[in-house]
Amino acid sequence: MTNLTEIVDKFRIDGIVKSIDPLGSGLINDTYKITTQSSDTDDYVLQRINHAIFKDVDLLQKNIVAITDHIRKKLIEKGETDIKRKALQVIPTKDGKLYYFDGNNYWRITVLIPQSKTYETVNPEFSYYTGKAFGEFQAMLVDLPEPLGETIPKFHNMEFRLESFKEAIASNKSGRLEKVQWMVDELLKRSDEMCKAERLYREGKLPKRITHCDTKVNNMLFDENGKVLCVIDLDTTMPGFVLSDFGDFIRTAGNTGKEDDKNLDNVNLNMDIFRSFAKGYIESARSFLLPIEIENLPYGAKLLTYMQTVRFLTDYIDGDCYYKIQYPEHNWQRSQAQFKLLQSIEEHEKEMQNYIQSLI
Ligand code: GN1
Ligand code: MG
Repeated sequence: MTNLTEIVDKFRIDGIVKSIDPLGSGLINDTYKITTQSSDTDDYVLQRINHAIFKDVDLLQKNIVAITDHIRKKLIEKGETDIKRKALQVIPTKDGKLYYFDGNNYWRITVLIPQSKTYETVNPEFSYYTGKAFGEFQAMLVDLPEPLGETIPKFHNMEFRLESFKEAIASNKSGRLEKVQWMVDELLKRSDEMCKAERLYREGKLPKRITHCDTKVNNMLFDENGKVLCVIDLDTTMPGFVLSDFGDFIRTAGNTGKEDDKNLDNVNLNMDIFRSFAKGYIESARSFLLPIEIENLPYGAKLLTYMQTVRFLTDYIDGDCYYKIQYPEHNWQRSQAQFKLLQSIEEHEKEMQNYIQSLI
């Protein structure tokens, strides 16, 4: 068992540690809340970085500092006063490094944003604010001076995800293929359509910008009034398509059920969430978005839901090597719930497109 207190002691934190408890529901890293004894000192977030997935921890941490420093600078220029709750702050180790390696695991600490909340679902009003916040997040990063490296190469590249999917199918490590063949067929049938973004990029029509690439609703911190304070989980913030960020929010917040819902009848696209998020996002991102990016926002919702289905199913066929699971069939349950959402999104595609048209 790792002694977490010893790990925390390597970092330059203020105050005396009172407790260290598990925090959040991320599927990749392990996260803990560090509570300090006095209310005058900050509390902190400790994470064990999943090094099997984030292979270049140096790059990862440098990216995060570049992003958060830039955002902080932008907020100060705008006259923002609540900087502490709006920009993440990385705490270095006592020897000035951005993470600590204990010989086995990589650890990092950030300041816990005070009086903030995360949600697994939001109402349309919160969704509108979130849309606005995401447009602002992307807008602030438009002029990031140094280029960001890819912390996971080809992370949201659908062509690459399909290659991995096909490799998993070919080797069928878990012997589960037969059972899931019907879904494999359904997904492969859509593969050409789902690689459109990569094609548009190669043709020079769709740009890459700095995007978050994990805009799950639970990666946002809200204040008491439902306004987004800050976007967290910056591990995958890197060059990508804006429709990724738009799509991943709709995939999570726009689902009437859960990402891994056991009752597929619960899972459908919530058009109220779609509309309010789209309205907020377009209001704040309009100044820099190209028409082709705006037009493809509904496609983004479909693409990200498809990509997630492919990723969960790949992991299931591979024998659960990537995502944390709570029970043996978890990745299959996730695949089914995401596929159901994909079908619902497909049914609403025209309606989504009409709404986007009405906004521009
Ligand atoms: C992972 O770490 P977390 O739970 O925020 C994953 C995302 C997936 C998501 C599915 C690095 O995000 O890409 O969309 O699970 N992150 C990584 O819930 O693979
Ligand atoms: Mg997360």
